[in-house]
This record gives sequence, C-alpha cells and structure tokens, in this order.
Amino acid sequence: MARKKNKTIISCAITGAIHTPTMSDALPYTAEDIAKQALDAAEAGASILHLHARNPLNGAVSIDPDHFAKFLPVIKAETDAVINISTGGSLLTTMAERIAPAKWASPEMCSLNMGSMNFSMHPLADRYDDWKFDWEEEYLRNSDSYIFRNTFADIKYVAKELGDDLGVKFEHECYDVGHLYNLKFCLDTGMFKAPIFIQFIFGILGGIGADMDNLMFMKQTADRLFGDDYQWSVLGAGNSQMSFATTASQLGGNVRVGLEDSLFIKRGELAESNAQQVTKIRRIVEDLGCEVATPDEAREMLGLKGPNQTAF
Ligand code: KMH
Ligand code: ZN
Repeated sequence: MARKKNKTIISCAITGAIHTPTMSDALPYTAEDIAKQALDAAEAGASILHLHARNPLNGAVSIDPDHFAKFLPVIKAETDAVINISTGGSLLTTMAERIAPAKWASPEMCSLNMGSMNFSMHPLADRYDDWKFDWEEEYLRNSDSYIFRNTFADIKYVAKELGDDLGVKFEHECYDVGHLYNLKFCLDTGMFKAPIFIQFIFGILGGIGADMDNLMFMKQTADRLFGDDYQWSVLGAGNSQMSFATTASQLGGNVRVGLEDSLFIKRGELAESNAQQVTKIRRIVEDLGCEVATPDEAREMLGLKGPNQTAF
C-alpha cells in the first residue's frame, strides 16, 4: 500500500450526470455557476476538480466540447487546482463522443470507467412530483435500461487517444471488485503507467454497495494486485459520502466529495454548495490528524504533466 506518508488529496466533483436540477437548487448547470462552484471548492481545499458539462438552458447533461469551453478557461485563469474532465458523462453515446471534450482540452486528468455495468438512477424519479425541466423524469426513469458501456476495447481506445497521445493521467473509476481485475489486466498489458490513481466507488445502483466491509475488501484487493504502484481515493454516493471519505482518509487514502455524487451535507439536509462539502471533509481530515494536499502536491503524488501542458 503506497500512500501512508503522503497528504490527503480532496477531489470535488462539481455537477456530474446523476442528479437533476429539480433535486437541488445548489446543483450548478450554467457555465458561470459551474465555474464559480469549482473555484469556491478549490478555495475550500479541493486540489482536483472533476468536471462534467451541462446544457445551460435546461441543466441536461452534456458532452458537447463547446459547453466545456465556456467554463474551463475561466476556472484555469483563477486557480491552480488540477482539472479532471469526465469521459463518462453519457450512457447513450459512443466513446469517441464521450472523449471529445477531453481530446479538445487535453487536461491533466480524465476519468476512465473500468468496466461495463448497469448504472441506474431510476428509483430517484419516484421522490419528485413537480419537475423543473421536461427531460428530467424520463432521463431518470429510462436509466433502468441503460448499460454503461466500458469494454476492454473502449478502455484501450481511451488509453491511446488520451493517455499515450496527450499525456492525460486517469482517475480509474472502479465500481466493483471485478473492475480492479480489469485494471490489473490493462496495466499488465501496457495500457497505463504506474502510479495509477484508483477511485473506489460505493453505492451506485449497479455497482458494489456502500457497506464499509466493501471498502476494506476493495482496498485489500487493490493492495494485492497493485502493491506500491497505485494511489487510491474513495467516493461514497449519496448519504455514504462523508462516512466513506472519513474512513478512507484514516486508512491513508484520498477522498472525493461534490454534488455530482451526493446532494447532502448531512443526512436529510441538502448541501448549499460543493464548497460546503469540501469545507466539511477538510475539517474532518485535518481534525483527525491528516494534512490536505495542495494542487502541486497532488501533481507530484500522481505524476501529472502540469497545467501548462493543457490545450485550453
Ligand atoms: N459520479 C460517479 C459515480 C465519470 O465521470 O466518468 C461516476 C463518474 C463517472 O464520475
Ligand atoms: Zn463524473
């Protein structure tokens, strides 16, 4: 296990593709709001900003590079936080379309989802009667029949197009233990260079559940498979966000918070902003004796190419 002496990296995932505007007024979807919340999260202590785009008119999830182009330069001008662009922002399009924003931007980091799976938000639809926008209810309900496609061929394609060609480092998103074995296969066949950065994900419907035993199981499996060749972080969806982040930091791991993965600041109470979640986990991490990594410390820990190597 690689990380004990290092500091704790806080990632913040600002808006994502799971939640819809009806669920929280705090969920940002215009370029201005995404940029502002990202900058506030960085100011609060996030050294990595995981970014999706949305249609500014109705909050629908977007993988249009033009939507990213409206906020990425604004964020970069005001913070040295690492920018991490999602390649998983749509369950309905091809991988070529999913990586188009990253191919344009050549960021320091991108997400890379390590297996095909069910990925469903359909139970959320039953919690709301009045919707802010027309698309929301159908988007959520139809997710019971989506397959989140991330085949070995897809992963190899992204590794080549973004990793080999542009020097992008990946946040390897692993939603179940089999995804760790997929990643091991890819690493052994030369697709990625160590140290790899693994995001253990708990509590997505279709992935491993948010039970603390599963965190230990994922970590022990990763230790066995990757030894000192990896850095790790934890994301608990919904109400498991803070407890999973706290436990991860105590075990020597890194943490991810943000409205993409949970709209709450505590059970039953909506968060006011991404920065509020970052502030809370930062206080917990520091109160329990760990230090939070600066963006440059995160760059060193993860072996990133640097902010002057991006294209935006
Ligand atoms: N919200 C996460 C559980 C991606 O951006 O590639 C999934 C995610 C996928 O972050
Ligand atoms: Zn994401």
